[in-house]
Amino acid sequence: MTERVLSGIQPTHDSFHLGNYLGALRQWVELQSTHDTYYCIVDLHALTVEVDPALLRKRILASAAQLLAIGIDPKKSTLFIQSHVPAHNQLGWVFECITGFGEANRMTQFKDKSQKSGTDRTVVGLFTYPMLQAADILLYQPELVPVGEDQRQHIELTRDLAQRFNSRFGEVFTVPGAHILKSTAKIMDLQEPTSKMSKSATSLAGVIELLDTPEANVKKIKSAVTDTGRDVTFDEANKPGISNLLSICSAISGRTVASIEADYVGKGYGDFKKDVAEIVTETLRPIREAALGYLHDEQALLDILSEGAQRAEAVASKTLSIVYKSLGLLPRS
Ligand code: ATP
Ligand code: LTN
Repeated sequence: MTERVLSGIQPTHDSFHLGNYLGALRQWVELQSTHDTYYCIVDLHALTVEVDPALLRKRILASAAQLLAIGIDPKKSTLFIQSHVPAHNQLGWVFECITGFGEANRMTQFKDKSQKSGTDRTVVGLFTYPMLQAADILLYQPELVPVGEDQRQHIELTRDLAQRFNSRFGEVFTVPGAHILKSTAKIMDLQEPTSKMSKSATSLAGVIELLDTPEANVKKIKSAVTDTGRDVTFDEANKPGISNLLSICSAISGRTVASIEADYVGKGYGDFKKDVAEIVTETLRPIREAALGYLHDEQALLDILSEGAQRAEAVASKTLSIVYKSLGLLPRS
């Protein structure tokens, strides 16, 4: 049988960025031809940050448009919105009841994000976020979850919860594995190449956005922080800036880092950055244009998402009813 894949992305910003694209989304597209793929816009997870309703609505639609633009094909993949399938919340609660408080407290994403905003501004939903994520995944019984490196711990928790449920209540869940491509698992911020490129970075100067204009992205790449020295060589510890640009260039061109290095022997950072800017913007230009095109027809987007939700719901509700039965909950007669 074809193996199943599930992944999700938060609609928390106006645009996805190059880290999202190379770290996760490009794998989403590739897996469509070999796997039975489910992709979810996790709008409920986006409620863990401050909500501006008009903006959230816009960002959910922009997320769908960008996913279609990068090549997610609704004929091959089930593309849907998390809040359209209530089983996610229902199974999320079950997982909250089998997760230890200490265990949840060890999640580094929670620790980092709550530390940044302080206890008073940290919502409980941020704490229970990984249990909802486990539900997103396990409802669909996938073998693989394509994500970036920062999600490894959440996928580990998901595996633990699946195994725990199975051993206590009977074999219900497939235990999934993270699908993380080493070379692009962590794309760094262009201005701060020791931090990951992130939608919630304080400044977007080092974040290459899919929906940004090619001119803006060229400017960001040309002003990327580089390191002392002038050789274009990969050395993550001493040359994080150049190494990050090499990883980006290699991921997009499909060439090895060594062969790219060879091209720049005797040349400087300036030539290299110019070429990186070109290859990145030429890759993103058609994606941006296609996304803007999809955004012109909101109803068509809603129709695709509605059909996706219908297909997702059929799988999710089946899993949920097996879960409830295994727990001893009575079916409504
Ligand atoms: P935030 O940083 O605000 O939490 P994000 O930019 O990490 O948001 P998510 O929606 O959390 O975006 O992530 C979507 C997917 O992109 C996840 O699979 C995540 O692992 C991956 N990803 C995010 N940033 C990077 C990055 N810099 N490099 C590689 N993969 C990344
Ligand atoms: N926490 C994830 C988003 C996410 C997700 C998922 C990823 C929510 N549910 C299910 C994979 C599978 C993140 O990228 N920050």
